[in-house]
Amino acid sequence: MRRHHSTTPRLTRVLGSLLLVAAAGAFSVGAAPAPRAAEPAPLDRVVPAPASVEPGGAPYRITAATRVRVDGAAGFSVRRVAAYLAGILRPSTGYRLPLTEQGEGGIRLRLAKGSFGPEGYRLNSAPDGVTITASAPAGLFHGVQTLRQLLPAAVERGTVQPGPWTVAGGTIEDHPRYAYRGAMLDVSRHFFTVGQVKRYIDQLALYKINELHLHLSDDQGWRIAVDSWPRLASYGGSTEVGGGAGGHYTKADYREIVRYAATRYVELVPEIDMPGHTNAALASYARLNCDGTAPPLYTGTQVGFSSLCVNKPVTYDFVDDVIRELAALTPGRYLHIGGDEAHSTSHADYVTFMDRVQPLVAKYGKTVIGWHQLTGATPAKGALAQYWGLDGTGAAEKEQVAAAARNGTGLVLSPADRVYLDMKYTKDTPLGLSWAGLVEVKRSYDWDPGTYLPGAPASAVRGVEAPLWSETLTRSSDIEYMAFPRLPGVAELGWSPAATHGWDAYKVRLAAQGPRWDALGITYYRSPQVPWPTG
Ligand code: TNX
Repeated sequence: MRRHHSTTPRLTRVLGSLLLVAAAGAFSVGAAPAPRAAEPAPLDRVVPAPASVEPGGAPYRITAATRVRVDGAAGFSVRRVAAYLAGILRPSTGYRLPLTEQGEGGIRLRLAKGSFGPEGYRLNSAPDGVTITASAPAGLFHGVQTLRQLLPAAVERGTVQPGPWTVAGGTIEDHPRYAYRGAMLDVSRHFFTVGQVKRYIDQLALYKINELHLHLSDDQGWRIAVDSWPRLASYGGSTEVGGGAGGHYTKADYREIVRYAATRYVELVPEIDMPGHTNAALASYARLNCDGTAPPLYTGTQVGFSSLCVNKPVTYDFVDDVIRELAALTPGRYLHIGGDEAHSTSHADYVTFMDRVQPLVAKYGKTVIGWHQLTGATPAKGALAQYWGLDGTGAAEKEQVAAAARNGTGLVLSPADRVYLDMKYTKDTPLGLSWAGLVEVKRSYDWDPGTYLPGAPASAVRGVEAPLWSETLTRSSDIEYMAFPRLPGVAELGWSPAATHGWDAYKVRLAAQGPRWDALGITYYRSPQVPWPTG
């Protein structure tokens, strides 16, 4: 029945594109012919760029008869990825796309031993079928993201579209350059609901980002329920920048975010920022303050004015309780303890504090991540430092981080004048900040994580992360406008081999994402640096 619905629009569309081709021929003699709608996207038009692409052979076409196949022995996770793929394809194609263990051809997802690594995959496309092979479900999931991009952008729409649904022939072999490909969302300066976080997770998954760092506490709001210190959330979470109502995640909310992220192969990295950026906690409990007096809640955007009381024993009871409860909510490996901009903590106190707090993270079975100021103390064994300096950061500060890296501290790179998604694109960008500079799309893409920090061994670099601070952001469309189109570039820096890197080819692949974002309802900045398709 649904097939009938699509018949009329398809005819109209074919006629329409014939007319367009005729018109293009008439008006642009000598120019390359516009690609016909029926022509599949080239196999390499994918962001992030796959490690290797071998185009060849005739395309595959999804039809009303197509099935999504898994092996009889497939476990729950493989079936879940297959169901996720079918869930994307059904609304726009209008086809049934049943999941099956029978027959041949169709779209096949299979696990096999091979040198794919934990997240890699192979995608083969030929007239008799598309097969995605991986050694783990995460690899199948990433392969599904690639398959989406090889189909027309209209596949992302929620209503039946005309097609045809062809995938270019050939083979992609793909795996990530770095294990850590992150995004951070600041839910403290403005609170974002579980639904808004899920929406962002879906957008991260499109580009194979696998870590979501949630900045759960700051001066303006404490966003996670802690049973042993209930006023943190109930009072400390009751406002936000500008004085709005704020909010917090209950433990059930947070578990739901973790669960949803896992279905997108995204690991949650929760951050409690300490010892600075703690006004919301200090306002909630007078006894956490050195003078025993709680400050008022804060709704401005200054930084560096608050500090936990480093010499009070209760501080460490507090931190132990918070870390214990947060670790219990976290199946992921990491717990981020902040450590940035502790301008109201003396250096000696900062070192004392970090020396006492890092073992608490280990006590509850997690690995420390801290902003790179942590390298001014003694990073715990196995800790990661998140570098957020600029090109122009002083040599001494860079060397402190590089020395820690030579000493075994892993690095996550978030250079603020490259990948801080809250930086304005141009002086006219209506949202965002500009303290690290204006960051257009090319600038955020055009650097190499492997060689970025002088003196840091390439092997210390675990990956990249794009933070999004929310002083000026209140809606999902605000998040999207700042993240798109820069976020896919950061994802490519994290995933793709350095050899694929190049702005001129990238900007063409990036441009092809625009119609996908239109189809998905994702707001984005139409940067003049990107050759967006017209019409
Ligand atoms: C610096 S980056 C901060 C945040 C702000 C951000 C705004 C970092 C570790 N600290 O507190 O929100 O700049 O861009």
